[in-house]
Amino acid sequence: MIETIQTQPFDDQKPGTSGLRKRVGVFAQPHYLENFVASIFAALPGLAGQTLVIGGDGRYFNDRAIQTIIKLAAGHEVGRLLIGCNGLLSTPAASHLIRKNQAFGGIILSASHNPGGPEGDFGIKYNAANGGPAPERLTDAIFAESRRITAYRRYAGPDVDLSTIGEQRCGAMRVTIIDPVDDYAELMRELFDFDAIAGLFRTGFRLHFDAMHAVTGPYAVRLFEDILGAAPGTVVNQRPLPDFGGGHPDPNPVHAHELVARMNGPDAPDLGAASDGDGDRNLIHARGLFIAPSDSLAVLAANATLIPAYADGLAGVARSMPTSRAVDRVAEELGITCYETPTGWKFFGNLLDAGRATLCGEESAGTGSNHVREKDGIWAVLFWLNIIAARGEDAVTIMQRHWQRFGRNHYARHDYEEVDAGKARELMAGLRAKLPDLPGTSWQEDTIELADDFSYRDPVDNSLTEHQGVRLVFSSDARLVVRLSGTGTVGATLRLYLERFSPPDSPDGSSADLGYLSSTLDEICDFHAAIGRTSPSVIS
Ligand code: VG1
Ligand code: CO
Repeated sequence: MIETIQTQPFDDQKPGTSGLRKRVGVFAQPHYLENFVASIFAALPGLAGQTLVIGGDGRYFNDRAIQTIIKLAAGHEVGRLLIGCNGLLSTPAASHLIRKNQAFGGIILSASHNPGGPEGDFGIKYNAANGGPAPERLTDAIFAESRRITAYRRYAGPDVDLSTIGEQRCGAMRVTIIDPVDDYAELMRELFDFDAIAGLFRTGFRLHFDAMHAVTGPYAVRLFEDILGAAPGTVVNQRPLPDFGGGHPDPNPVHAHELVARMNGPDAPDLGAASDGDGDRNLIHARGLFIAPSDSLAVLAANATLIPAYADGLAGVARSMPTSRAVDRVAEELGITCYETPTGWKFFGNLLDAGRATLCGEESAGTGSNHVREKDGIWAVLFWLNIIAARGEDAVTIMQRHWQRFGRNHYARHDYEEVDAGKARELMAGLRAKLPDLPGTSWQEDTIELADDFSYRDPVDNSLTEHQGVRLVFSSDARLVVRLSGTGTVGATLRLYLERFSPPDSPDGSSADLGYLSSTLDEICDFHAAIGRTSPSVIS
C-alpha cells in the first residue's frame, strides 16, 4: 500500500560541493531524509518506471536510510532498484553501475571523508544517467523542491533484505541486490595490464593499502590480493565499520599517519596507498616520499600511454582551480588542453561526456578518468602499479624524474576548520572588495599580477558558476588561493592553497618555502586575526 505523508519544508537542504551533508542527528529527524529524497524525485521528470542504483559507504545510518529510500522510491513509482549487498557501494562503483545498466541515475549515501558514527556526519547525493554528480542546475532544482514540499509518498510494508543477493519486490517495484565488487573489478581488468601488475607482485613487490575501515576494503582485497596476487595482509583495516573504527577516513598525511609512519620507517613497503570513506579519493606514498595529489595527477597524465586504456593518448586533462598547476606543464608538452574548473567533481562531467578531457583531478586526493564520472581511489592505485610495472622503476624514481623533466610545483593546503561562519563570510567579502586594487602591488619582494574571484564558463553547456574562490597570482609564478569549503557541517571551513614553482634545474631548491604566502595574506587582510586563529587545523 502507498501512503501519503504530510510534511513541511526544511530551509537548509541546499546541496554543497558534493551532495547534502549534515550531522546524523539532523538527518535522523522526522521527515528530514524523506523530504530531501522526495525533493530529488520531484526534480526528476520521467523517473516513473525507471531504474535507480543505490548504495553507500556503510557509515552509521546507511542501513536505515536505505530502507527509507527504498520505500520512498516505491511510493514514487520507480521501476527497479539495483542495490549493493548490505547497502555497500563505493562512489566510483555506483557511477559505473549507473552507466553499465543505463540506469536513470543513482543515490549515493556518503559523507565521504567526514567522520562517521552516531555523532558524525551523513550525506546523500544524486548522480545522473552519465554516472556523474548532479550538475548545478539539478541541485538547484532539488533545493527549490525542498523549499516547497508539502507531502511525500511511501510504500507501507516490510523492509527489504539487503544481505541476500538476488531479486525481491517492494510493492510493485523490483529490487535487485548485487555484489558490490564484481562489475567494478571487471571494469578495472579492462583498463589496466593485469598481467604486468601480477608480474610485479610475483617479483616480491610490496604494496601497503589502508582501507581505513571504510568502503574500499572489499574492493582492495578482491583486486590486489585475490586477483593480482599481492601478499595476504597487503590490505589493512579492511572491514567497513559504521564508525570507521573511530578513525577519520580522510587519506591525508594527518589522518593516515600510521601509513605515513610505515612508509617512512625501516623496511618500508614499495608503495603505500589509502582511500577515503566512499572510495573516491587516493593517497599515494612512495618509500620515504609522500606524493602530493597534484603531482600524482601530473605523473598519471605524463605516463598515460603506458596504460592499455589510454594507449592512444589523452584528449585533454582537467583540474580544479585550487589544484596545483603541475599537470598544466604536462598538458603543454603533450599539446593538449588543460581545463580549469571549480572545486567538485560535478564540473568534470560535461568535459568527459563531450570527449574533451580524459583525465581529471583535484588537490584533495581525487583523480579519475572517463571510465566513470567520479574520482576513483582504487583506480588511481592500479594506475600507479601499472606505471611502475611498465617503466620498471620505483615510485620515488618516477616522481624525481618527473620533477627533473617538468619542474616542481611546491604545494600545501592549510585548512581552518570550524571557524565562526559570520567571521569567515566577512573575511571573504572584505578580501573580494580589495581585489581590484591588488594587481601591481608588491609584497615581500613579489608582485601580484592577477587577483580575481574565480568564475567558470562551462565550454559545453555555457553555464556560468561564480564566486569559486579568490586567486592571487604573483610575478614569481607563485599562487595563493582562498576559498570556503562546501562539505563541512559545523561552522565554516576556510582553505588556503599555497603554490610555488621551481624550474627543472632546481626542483628541490629553497624556493620550497611557502610560508611567505600565508604571511602575505595577513598583510593584505589580517587573515588570522580576522578569524581568530593563529594556525591551521590541518596542513596537507
Ligand atoms: C572537498 C574537496 C573537493 C572535493 C570535495 C568532495 O570539497 O576540497 O576537492 O571534490 O571535498 O570530495 P570542499 O568544498 O570541502 O573543499 V569527497 O571525497 O567528499 O566526495
Ligand atoms: Co570521497
